[in-house]
Amino acid sequence: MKPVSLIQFLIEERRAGHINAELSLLIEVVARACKRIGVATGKGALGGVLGEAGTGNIQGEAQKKLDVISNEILLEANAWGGHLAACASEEMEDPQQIPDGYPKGQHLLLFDPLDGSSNIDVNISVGTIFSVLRCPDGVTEPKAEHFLQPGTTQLAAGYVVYGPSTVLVLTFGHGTHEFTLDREVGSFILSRRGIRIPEATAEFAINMSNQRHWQAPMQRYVGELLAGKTGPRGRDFNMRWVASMVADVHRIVTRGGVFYYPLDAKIEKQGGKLRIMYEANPMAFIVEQAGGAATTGRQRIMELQPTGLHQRVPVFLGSKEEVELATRYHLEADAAQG
Ligand code: AFP
Repeated sequence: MKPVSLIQFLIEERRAGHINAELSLLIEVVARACKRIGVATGKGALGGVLGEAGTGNIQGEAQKKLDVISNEILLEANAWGGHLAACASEEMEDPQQIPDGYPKGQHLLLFDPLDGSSNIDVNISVGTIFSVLRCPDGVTEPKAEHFLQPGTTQLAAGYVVYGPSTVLVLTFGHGTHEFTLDREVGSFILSRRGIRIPEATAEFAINMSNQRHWQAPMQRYVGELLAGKTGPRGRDFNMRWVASMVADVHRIVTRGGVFYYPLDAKIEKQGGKLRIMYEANPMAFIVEQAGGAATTGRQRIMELQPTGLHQRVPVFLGSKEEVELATRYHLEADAAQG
């Protein structure tokens, strides 16, 4: 089979009427920026890019040098591309306007420039997550409120994992597809078209150290997974937790599984750990387009009306059967409490 490059695939999607020329070029710009981020992360200690930047972000987190570098690479690449009205990032409190003198486009781009950055210094896979929305008509200086659109309005979503290989996973709402970077040629090549996540799984991912803080339905659900053959599920389950959402989700997109970051007593006030606009929504779109499911434990993530650029939500995603069961346990408990 002749290899299909990302550029060829984007042309096919345009011919199929799934995307327009501007969105296609925007994805090319984001993919090229991610190749540069991949080079920077790959340098590790030799590139002087490990460790703290000495600055903090809007989330109150200490920024890693590579958080700042990745953010700048994406901002710079998208400033002159001409496909954006504005962009927003995990690392910036407010949206970034396109500098005057540069052409503006019809799209809004949101990104987590380097997800899992607490894993960088220990050489574990990290990634970039992005989501594309349409800029509301007539808006020339988009503000945060113009980004607050439900996940169902996403035009595109994707992530890049910087691991043993560099892999881009992408959806435009017509299936989920994977591209692997051919480092010799420098091009992303289609490696899996129309990915399907198995509906059933025996593999779950959750930070078990938070167990005592979980709500009762989550205690019940995970308790049954751990009881395995000896419990009501009648079969054993295995656990994985990379603490880089992009790596945990890529494992699920590759071989199935389920990922949970539920609400717990420690994070109740902030509404969750993961951010809806540039983590939960893009991952939900990718997983749903691959036949999986994505909820907050109570409702479909992509139907949520976002209330803030850095809003946090509980995340249940992956193989349908498990996400639906965990969600049913929460809804039943809520109904029992009346
Ligand atoms: P960082 O980007 O600060 O490393 O956070 C990673 C993350 O947002 C997500 O990628 C992980 O799934 C989750 O946090 C890990 O959370 P724990 O630190 O509680 O394991």
